[in-house]
Amino acid sequence: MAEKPHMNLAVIGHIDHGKSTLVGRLMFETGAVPAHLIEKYKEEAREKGKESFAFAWVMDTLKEERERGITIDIAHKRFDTDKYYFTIVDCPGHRDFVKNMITGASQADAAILVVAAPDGVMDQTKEHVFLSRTLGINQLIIAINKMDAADYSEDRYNKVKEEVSQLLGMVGFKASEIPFIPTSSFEGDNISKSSDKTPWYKGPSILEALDLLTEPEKPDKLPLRIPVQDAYTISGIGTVPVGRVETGVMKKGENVIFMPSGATGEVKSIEMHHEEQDQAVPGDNIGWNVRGIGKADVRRGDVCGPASNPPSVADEFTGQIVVLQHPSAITVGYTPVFHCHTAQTAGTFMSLDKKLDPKSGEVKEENPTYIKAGDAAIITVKPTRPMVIEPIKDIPQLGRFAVRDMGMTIAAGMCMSVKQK
Ligand SMILES: Nc1nc2c(ncn2[C@@H]2O[C@H](COP(=O)(O)OP(=O)(O)OP(=O)(O)O)[C@@H](O)[C@H]2O)c(=O)[nH]1
Ligand SMILES: [Mg+2]
Repeated sequence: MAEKPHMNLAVIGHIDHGKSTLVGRLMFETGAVPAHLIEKYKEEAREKGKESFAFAWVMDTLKEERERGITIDIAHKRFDTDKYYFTIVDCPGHRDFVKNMITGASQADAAILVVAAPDGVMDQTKEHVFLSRTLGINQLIIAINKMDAADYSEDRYNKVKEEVSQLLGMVGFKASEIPFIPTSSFEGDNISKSSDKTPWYKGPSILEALDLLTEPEKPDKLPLRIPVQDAYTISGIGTVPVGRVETGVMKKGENVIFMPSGATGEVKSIEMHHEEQDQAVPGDNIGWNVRGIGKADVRRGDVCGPASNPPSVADEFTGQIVVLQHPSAITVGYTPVFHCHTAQTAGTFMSLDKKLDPKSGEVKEENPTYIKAGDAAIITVKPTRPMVIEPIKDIPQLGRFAVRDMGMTIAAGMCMSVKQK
């Protein structure tokens, strides 16, 4: 039987708005997680005084996550609908873990944005939407969650829908084409089927909306690029890097190279969801083993590509950025962290080349002395250590980045050109 098309789906939104609970509930209602496991979580969670987190525990498996009742690192789970099979990436909402959310969002084709109806748009709702857009996610589903805590009120739903629509419009999403679904992940309303508690709502449930997503185009004609998310040592196999194929195709037996380390070898095995594959295509989340590659040769942020066409390592690159927030002004010498695919590398602003009108892209000033929140600019950056980045026109999937400092997202942007090492 032909495999269903694959999609990576990030679940994003402000802390505590119910992302993990929504994923847990969805998996429970569709049979991906058996009822007895939820019962077991309920019991264990009750003992810890955290009974309401039983569904979240499907995704929150770390001890610290369960004790604190928050998601810390991203978790992946396979999940099937009639049309697709999804890898769901549950992201943390806590502002200290936005860097993990960025890794998750950088792997996604689409996202569910969870907004709690009683709260509406909050800080990380804004930050996650902004980041998702700049990281290339262009399909969204909005869950207006915790409707049970808002009396299933249509007025409240409309109010939050309006607020979220404004936010989406600001970063260039078309709110009119996006489903806004009133949900209670806690009670199970409009998750896998429509709820009689929201008779005023005529749209799809979350499950139905997932099947309405359009299949992402596979950039399989571009050169192979797989950013490494992690590397494991597995007995009997050896070092197994894991990550998502962004572009190109990798076949067993092919010679590949990891950059910036430059380690090369032949692909011995490729595995996805515990099954052996002969090849991997864009969107596949895989683990793979390369002859002669040890744990020291590969780490998070490296990129695997064909030995004949290695990923480009920047000595310097130029980028076009939009500044989201900064307490004062950004000048030459500023050295925040650049998050690009799975890499997180400090980089110095070597020059501010042009200030642009953020709406039209028109040049407003050559070599400005500073830039500040709301400005768009062309800048030249020197990474403090070797880092893979590609011009957006060549490999868009590896050309987007976020700029972070002081626990905040300062800016987001795209790479215009690379001066190779
Ligand atoms: N009343 C109500 N509570 C909910 C709902 N969904 C989630 N909650 C509760 O909200 C709390 C947080 O839920 P989580 O699913 O952990 O929230 P999260 O968005 O994953 O949080 P982080 O991952 O830490 O950002 C838990 O106590 C849930 O039971 C809902 O639909 N209604
Ligand atoms: Mg969570």
